[in-house]
Amino acid sequence: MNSEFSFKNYKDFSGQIEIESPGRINLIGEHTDYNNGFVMPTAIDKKIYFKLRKNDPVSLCRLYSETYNSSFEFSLEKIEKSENAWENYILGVVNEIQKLGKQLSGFDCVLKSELPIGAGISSSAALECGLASGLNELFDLQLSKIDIIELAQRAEHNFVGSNCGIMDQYASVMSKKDHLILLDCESLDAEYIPADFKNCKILLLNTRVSHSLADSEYNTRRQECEEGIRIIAEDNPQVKSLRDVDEQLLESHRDKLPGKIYERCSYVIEENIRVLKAAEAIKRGDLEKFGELMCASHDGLQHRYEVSCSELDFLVDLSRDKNFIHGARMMGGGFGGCTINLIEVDKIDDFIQEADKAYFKEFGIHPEPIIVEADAGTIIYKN
Ligand code: GAF
Repeated sequence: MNSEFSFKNYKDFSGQIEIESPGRINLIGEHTDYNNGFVMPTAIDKKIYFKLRKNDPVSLCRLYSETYNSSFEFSLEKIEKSENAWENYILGVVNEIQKLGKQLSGFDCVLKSELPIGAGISSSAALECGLASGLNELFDLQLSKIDIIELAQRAEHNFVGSNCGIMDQYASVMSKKDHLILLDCESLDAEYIPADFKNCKILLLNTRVSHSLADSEYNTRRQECEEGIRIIAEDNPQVKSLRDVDEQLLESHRDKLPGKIYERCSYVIEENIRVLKAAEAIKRGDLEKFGELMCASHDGLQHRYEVSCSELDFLVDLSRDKNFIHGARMMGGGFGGCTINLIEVDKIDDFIQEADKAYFKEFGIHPEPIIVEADAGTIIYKN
């Protein structure tokens, strides 16, 4: 670390630009984004905070994360993948900005995070989009919000190795306070729906597990869906994604589709229908129906898409028989992370205690309860 950059403290660093970059939740619509389908995420009031400023060395970039007491520096002339996971998000973003032919020069950046890593609330998208937004302002790169979203997604594909969809980056940048986004991942048309949960709140229970197969299985699911499309498109050349396949068309190809591939495709088609029904339900204030759809989503993810795990299933099962929890399911890519629960406010404390006791008894781990509000996307301050 260059001795001139000795900040070990977020508070004392004075940035020219400050960014608040939120994590996200997803109410319903899981593993549908990379299938050109529908999702219903929103940013949350838990964020990564950045301060950035230009520095003198022309191509030297220096970063420090207060949360992880970790720092690193690199030259803009030599961007290569790192062994260290969080560095790849940074390097990937810088690399994608350079690929667009945009001119950067050296910068210093300090950050701190409220987002637990591996909890499925998109600390990665918050990191990528926050840095991209900060550099956009600092160097006047003239990138639109959609440019930022898409370059952050490419950074994840090319530097981190996860072939993620667009949901997390979109939600982190584009959300509006107290609203859910009904996002069509094909057209990127978004409808903002008031997050009116009446006497309920959103409680996340972090399993605190993140099984190592998460990334490889994620990419495998994506390939399985692509294989389904390839088979269906053989005699239906208009089919480009699962968005173009309805239940009838899928059923007519059942014999040609290997069992697992059929299950994956069928789950995605059903989940898209559920998202649209959920949007109608929340608009008419029908939380019971909304919750039912969340539970059905979990069933599909557990049994047909097979991306859940025993820890997630345990917490969802615990929620299921409670009449004060309207819906519960795993959230995000799966194989760990959080469950999302739509729970009546006055029952939250008791349920957290019950879940803590039961989960600890079963797995020897205390789950982390996180109560979240639907919040705004990226916020930028210029000093
Ligand atoms: C992860 C991915 F990053 C998203 O794009 C999405 O596919 C999600 O898993 C599953 O819905 O968060």
